[in-house]
Amino acid sequence: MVREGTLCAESKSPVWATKMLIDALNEILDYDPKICIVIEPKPNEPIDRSICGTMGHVMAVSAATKDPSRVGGNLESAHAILAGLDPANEMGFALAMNKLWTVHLNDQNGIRFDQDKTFGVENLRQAFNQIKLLVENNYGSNGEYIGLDVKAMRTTKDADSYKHLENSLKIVKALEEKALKFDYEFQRKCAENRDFEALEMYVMELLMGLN
Ligand SMILES: [Mn+2]
Repeated sequence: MVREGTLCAESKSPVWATKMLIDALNEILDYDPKICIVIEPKPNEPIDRSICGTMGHVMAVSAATKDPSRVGGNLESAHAILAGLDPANEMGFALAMNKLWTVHLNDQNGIRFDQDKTFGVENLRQAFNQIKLLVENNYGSNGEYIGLDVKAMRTTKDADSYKHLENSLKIVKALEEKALKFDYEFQRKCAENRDFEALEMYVMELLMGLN
């Protein structure tokens, strides 16, 4: 159960809690030798702080288990934003370790409670960079799934209660089209000439449909 509130920080030891987490994962790995575990990091719950906040934590916890090959990560866009990190970079970090086994796309307005907003509605450029990264790395070709971890707004009418899913999918597909149009030759030239303003404007014009 997730509920609002706070915890007494001194009531638990983070060392004990981290070891408990690793023990629990080891028990699950023992219980079924075929099972794979995907950890979705998050820096805080509505109730308070957590102990496995980022993809870096996930990689470290995975390495500390008895079978790291069966423990990977699931990056949720909003959780990276809650940690003050860039979702695409968090995805890229896990991809570099061959451990981005699934993703939960959504959006989040800054560091506050977990909002699970429709993908891309708050941070369009960050959303584009997540899709661009997934496209560049042929994500899904090894059977990975892309999830949409989005929530209907509280005052939504029943008849419209799937719109946030439809809209998220629409935005994913639109950004996928933009990512496929991305001019890597132009990007290479800009980087070579250190003309980063031109590259920045190219990305903005691509997103605004001006080029
Ligand atoms: Mn999620």
